[in-house]
Amino acid sequence: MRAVYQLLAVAAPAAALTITDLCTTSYAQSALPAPGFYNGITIDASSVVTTLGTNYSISGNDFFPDAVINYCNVSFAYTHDGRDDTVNVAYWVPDPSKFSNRFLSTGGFGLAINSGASTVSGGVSLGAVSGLTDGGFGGFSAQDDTTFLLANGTVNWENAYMFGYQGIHEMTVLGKEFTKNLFGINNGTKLYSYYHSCSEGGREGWSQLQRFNEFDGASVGAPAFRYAFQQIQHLYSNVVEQTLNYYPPPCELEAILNATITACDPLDGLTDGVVSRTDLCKLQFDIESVLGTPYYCAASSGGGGFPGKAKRQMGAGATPVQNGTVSAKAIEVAKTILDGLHDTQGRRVYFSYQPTATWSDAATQYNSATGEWELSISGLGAEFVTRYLDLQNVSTLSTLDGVTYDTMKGWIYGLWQQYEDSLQTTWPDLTHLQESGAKVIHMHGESDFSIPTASSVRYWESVRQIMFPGLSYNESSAQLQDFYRLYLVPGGSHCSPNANEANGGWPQTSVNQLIDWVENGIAPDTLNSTIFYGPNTGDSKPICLWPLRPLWTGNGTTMECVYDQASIDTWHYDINAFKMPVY
Ligand SMILES: *[C@@H]1O[C@H](CO)[C@@H](O)[C@H](O)[C@H]1NC(C)=O
Ligand SMILES: *[C@@H]1O[C@H](CO)[C@@H](O)[C@H](O)[C@H]1NC(C)=O
Ligand SMILES: *[C@@H]1O[C@H](CO)[C@@H](O)[C@H](O)[C@H]1NC(C)=O
Ligand SMILES: *[C@@H]1O[C@H](CO)[C@@H](O)[C@H](O)[C@H]1NC(C)=O
Ligand SMILES: *[C@@H]1O[C@H](CO)[C@@H](O)[C@H](O)[C@H]1NC(C)=O
Ligand SMILES: *[C@@H]1O[C@H](CO)[C@@H](O)[C@H](O)[C@H]1NC(C)=O
Ligand SMILES: *[C@@H]1O[C@H](CO)[C@@H](O)[C@H](O)[C@H]1NC(C)=O
Ligand SMILES: *[C@@H]1O[C@H](CO)[C@@H](O)[C@H](O)[C@H]1NC(C)=O
Ligand SMILES: *[C@@H]1O[C@H](CO)[C@@H](O)[C@H](O)[C@H]1NC(C)=O
Ligand SMILES: *[C@@H]1O[C@H](CO)[C@@H](O)[C@H](O)[C@H]1NC(C)=O
Ligand SMILES: [Ca+2]
Repeated sequence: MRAVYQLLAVAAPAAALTITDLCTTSYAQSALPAPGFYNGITIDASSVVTTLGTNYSISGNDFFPDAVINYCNVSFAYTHDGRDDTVNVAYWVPDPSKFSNRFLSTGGFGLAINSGASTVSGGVSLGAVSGLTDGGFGGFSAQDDTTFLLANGTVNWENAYMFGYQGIHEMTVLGKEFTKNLFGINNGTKLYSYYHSCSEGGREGWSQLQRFNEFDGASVGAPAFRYAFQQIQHLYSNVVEQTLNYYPPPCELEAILNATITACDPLDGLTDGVVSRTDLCKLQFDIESVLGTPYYCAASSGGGGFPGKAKRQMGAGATPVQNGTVSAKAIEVAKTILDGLHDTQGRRVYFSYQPTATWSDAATQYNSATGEWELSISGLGAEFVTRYLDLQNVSTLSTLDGVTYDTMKGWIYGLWQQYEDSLQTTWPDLTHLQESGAKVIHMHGESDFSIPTASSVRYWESVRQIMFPGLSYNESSAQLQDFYRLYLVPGGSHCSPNANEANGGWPQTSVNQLIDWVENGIAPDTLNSTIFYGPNTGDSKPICLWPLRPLWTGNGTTMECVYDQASIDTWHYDINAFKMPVY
């Protein structure tokens, strides 16, 4: 410790420290957490690499407004004593003149534990030293699954533990200390510490919030938590298709999607192309009404693209002209998917996406030899069966032969038990957060096609019930909102704005509002959002605080956030297929 502070004592008086001064190996080495700072971790000082980045442009980022930044990427490696492993961390450091006494921790998506430059750059634009980790998986671009097994049948539990929660935790604790040393922040100055990420990164955020007190605030989007349920439900649409023996052409599902959006758009009081109330859509719209609607999609040479963002219905590979009318079979498939997974005794196992989500998991593939549309197994779900449950070094299921709804229930139960303490991430008691004064902004697109929006509502509701059992709904909601606020984003897709509902906004400044809440005490009664598509691009729109719901009155002139019990009730499900509580 002393050596570090002596070095800084020399550096500190140079008030006009530039990023070029800072971005040297020796300067970065002088600021490393001292030996023994983190019990059980040894940093390899010789591994420090500094890279200066100038005029890096943040543009079109869903979570950070456009900006141009300079940064220094400082990376280093450490080992866990006695394990002989290597974990790499990297911190993007802002220009000292832009540093605002902030640290931002970040996570990944899919099976990644980091998001490359996309989130740390945003943190730098807000004056935060911003960290990411490789979790010890063998490099920043290595995903969790590459090292999840040591061999067939043997879980690499260090990997499960690092991916589950420990990797981000270590990166955060080391990064805060590194930041303090780097900028000579002593006891008197508060270093504000934050977290931001979405999807798997949202789960990683909750993995921290449920266990530790390292953040003053966190902005988490669409968390992939309730892990066993979340991953297996990706296979549900496929099992529905197989069970009902109907593989809808993508265009037919797109026609159902289009009709749903058209029918449900006005229910919120404003016909603007956005279904702001998917709950009213569930209550008032019956997919049966789409029966017989003609559909047509031109032939395509393939390409596909990220579903929900550019195209309405994923289609990889070449596809023929699709011309027909929406069939009763397609409607049965669509309704069964939206109804969510039930076991063969009719008990609820899980729930599904909201109507208006693209039917991404249900995408079929065209067999040009037979001229038929056939099953395309969701790779997202399948790997959790082969690798994470069956412990075989295989990334996907080759078939769903023999797989029933009960099989899926068994898979969920197996994964749940196996990873309850590492990946499940639904611990509902946040008393330590409440007591620490930390703030959480949690957001989820209402048209998310990858993580059911109701999953976030269920967790918020679990926390409310566990933490405030004696209070009324309104009273407990208010107490929870003092530190944990949930926002459902009208029209929002999976961690992104949604071209299908162009006028819907996306909360691009959630971290700004989090900072305002933490540092200035300005609690976000509504979350701001920015329109990314269509003629109103750039405009902003407020998003209601759960459990209030948006409703336009005055012929679409005024948006109110209203309390609507019947709508709230549609978001809650009785998962009665298990005897254990499902938080
Ligand atoms: C960065 O942009 C500024 C302003 O446009 C310019 O003056 C400067 O030369 C650029 N720096 C580099 C390294 O490109
Ligand atoms: C940071 O630097 C390290 C070391 O050069 C590099 O491996 C890593 O990709 C960089 N990360 C980012 C996000 O720039
Ligand atoms: C898993 O399979 C991949 C690809 O065949 C191989 O590179 C890797 O070494 C295997 N891992 C284990 C633990 O067997
Ligand atoms: C904080 O200040 C106290 C009193 O000066 C000192 O003993 C302590 O070491 C300081 N802690 C750090 C982390 O600098
Ligand atoms: C669905 O609506 C979109 C946007 O208006 C349109 O481009 C697409 O062709 C429609 N698809 C079908 C199957 O009607
Ligand atoms: C679709 O098929 C119907 C019935 O065969 C035909 O009348 C119609 O012209 C076709 N539409 C297009 C755009 O090809
Ligand atoms: C691991 O299991 C898979 C699936 O059973 C098999 O294909 C693969 O060959 C096995 N690998 C080894 C190293 O035994
Ligand atoms: C709860 O609060 C809402 C306003 O947010 C109000 O409309 C509702 O009547 C309240 N419910 C009870 C039981 O007080
Ligand atoms: C949110 O929107 C309000 C109203 O437009 C505005 O005053 C405020 O500055 C915005 N906050 C952020 C963090 O962008
Ligand atoms: C409601 O707004 C629409 C579109 O702006 C307009 O055409 C219509 O006349 C308005 N109706 C009333 C009753 O004001
Ligand atoms: Ca609308």
